[in-house]
Amino acid sequence: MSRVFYLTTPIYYVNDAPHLGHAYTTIVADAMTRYRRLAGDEAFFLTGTDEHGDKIAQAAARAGISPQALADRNSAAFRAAWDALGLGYGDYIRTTEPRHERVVQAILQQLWDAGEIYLGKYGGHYCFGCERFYTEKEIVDGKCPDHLTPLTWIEEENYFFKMSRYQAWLIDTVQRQPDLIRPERYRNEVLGFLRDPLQDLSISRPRTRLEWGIPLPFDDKYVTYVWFDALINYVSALGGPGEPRFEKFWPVAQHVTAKDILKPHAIYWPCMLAALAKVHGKPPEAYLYRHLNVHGYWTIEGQKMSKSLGNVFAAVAPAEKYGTDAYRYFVLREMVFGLDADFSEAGLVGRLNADLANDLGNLVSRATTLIVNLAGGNVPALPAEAKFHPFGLIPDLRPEYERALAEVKRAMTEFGFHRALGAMWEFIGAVNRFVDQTQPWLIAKQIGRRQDLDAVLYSLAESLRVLGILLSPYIPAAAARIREGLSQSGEPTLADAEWGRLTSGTRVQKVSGLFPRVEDHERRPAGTAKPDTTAGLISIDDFGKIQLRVAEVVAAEAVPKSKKLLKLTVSLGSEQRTIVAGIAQHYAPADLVGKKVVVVANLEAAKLMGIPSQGMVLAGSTEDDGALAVLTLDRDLPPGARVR
Ligand code: ME8
Repeated sequence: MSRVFYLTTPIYYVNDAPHLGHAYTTIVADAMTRYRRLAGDEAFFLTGTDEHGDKIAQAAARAGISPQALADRNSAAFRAAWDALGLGYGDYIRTTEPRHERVVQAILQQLWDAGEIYLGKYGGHYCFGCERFYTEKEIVDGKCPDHLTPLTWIEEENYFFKMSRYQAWLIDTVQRQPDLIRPERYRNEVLGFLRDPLQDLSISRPRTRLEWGIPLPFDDKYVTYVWFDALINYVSALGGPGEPRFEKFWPVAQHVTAKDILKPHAIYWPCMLAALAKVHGKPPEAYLYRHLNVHGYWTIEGQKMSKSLGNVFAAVAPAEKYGTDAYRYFVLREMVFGLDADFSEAGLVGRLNADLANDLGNLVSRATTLIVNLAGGNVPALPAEAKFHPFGLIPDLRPEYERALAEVKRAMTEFGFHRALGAMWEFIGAVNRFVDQTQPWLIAKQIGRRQDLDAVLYSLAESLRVLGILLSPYIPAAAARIREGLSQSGEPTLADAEWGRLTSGTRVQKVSGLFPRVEDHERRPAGTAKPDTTAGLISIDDFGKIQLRVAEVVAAEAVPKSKKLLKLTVSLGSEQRTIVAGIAQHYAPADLVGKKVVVVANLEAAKLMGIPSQGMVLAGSTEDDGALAVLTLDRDLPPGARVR
């Protein structure tokens, strides 16, 4: 029985150009939807643009065009970016479309009629960038915590949604449905917000201040406030309550957003949906979405992505340079869903070369070449008496694969893209080791081992076939090339990714250059000369592997029969270690006791003059070691403190 699956991305503001952050969320939605389709679901995702509000009106005024013209142009830019990246949204909603405005107005009218909305007075600190009021608690030094710009005090009559009355219900619901908001850290954050009393939500702006919005159906001197307009896109795209598409897809709705808009999605939206359900005579959870999936933020080379820093990556730029699959793979693999991650070109190229070119690309080229060269390009039959054994000549890849498949399925139910890809790469590693170990080119030369050769080649072909299916949601173009190389036509399905389904006689062609390596010089912007110290440079990540710590010397003694070595006992706070150091010609043991020095704490243990040494003391010296000084601290720090 086919299930249905409906996922939404945020609708992006049209005052900005599509960048890496927007691309990530949309790639996530695309990969998840492709996966669900592979699993047999009727799946689609919705994306679109958020086009009303002060922000857009102000950007249009700056550009000297009408808000609608600005929205048209920039909404098209988002759409073009997703098309260029091959992201297959099933629907694209714009909040200026009549189909959306109609549903927003219908919902507002119903909530007004039911007494869920009232006219009240509101004064507050407003941020034009965020289009929201901030509470005293949220303000940082009188400024917006997000934009760090001064807030404006605004007092006016506005319409309010009685959100406060849903607080107890919401707390109870979030507690009863542990996977409603996930990962867990965001659920906890939401429960934290809900420990303070929930205010009613201002949902309108007077038209005297803001024209660019949807008029309230019961008072056209006001337009809706951005969140009440924006959040409703998720249901207006389905036609709204009562429409067949709504009835079909809304019960399984899932959202994906970054952590920046957790509060509107985890608090305002469930309360709005509860009120709507009530108006329709249903229990408050009747319209609640299934999951809110929240991811972290991308930084660029360790810094916040921002226009003022000039480090904003256009959404499609990495794909233009390195290919869409490499881009997708990098972002899906690199970001632990829920946590922040860092984007760097060096990081992307590193993974492209290591994981895609080396591990996967080489495997595909090696395996297809072997089948072509040793079996004439036909998948041999799996010999009935093929003896697979974990310690035998021909290891059985099936259990390795089944482990990976199970982990992919588990991980994908909770947006664990990094885990799913990690599991697949474990399998790819196992298949590469399988080739090294079995050496089919040698088996082919040995008399009487035809069946062994067939078993090896069948295993390789089958590994590629299942990879061609399983990788398709993440790196669709490469996966399609693998399937083509194995004459697999038609849409891949997860049901087909069962080990052993490959039929003998299937034609195999060589597939090479799946992911060409990117050499260092290709990465540098054109015109920059290669610095001749490149070979000696290490990245900050490499440096991060070295654990330096403050250590206090608690005892020191000469090492018998050695002129150079001293045996030191040092304290790292929580533990003591023995370190043998070559400094005896410069320090008497007694001079060192009580000193705080710096040690490499994660050095492999070594034996010096028979004494195990667990680390290294840092010292500076002249070229000939004629002068030497142990590094000590300029100011006191406790033993164990990190040095970086
Ligand atoms: O908030 N890292 O639109 P928006 C990861 N219109 N993702 C990022 C990111 C980053 N550095 N920067 C942006 C809005 N994003 C509202 C939403 S929904 C009813 C209305 C992504 O254009 C991420 O998905 O500011 C984030 O939630 C979204 O862009 C915000 O997009």
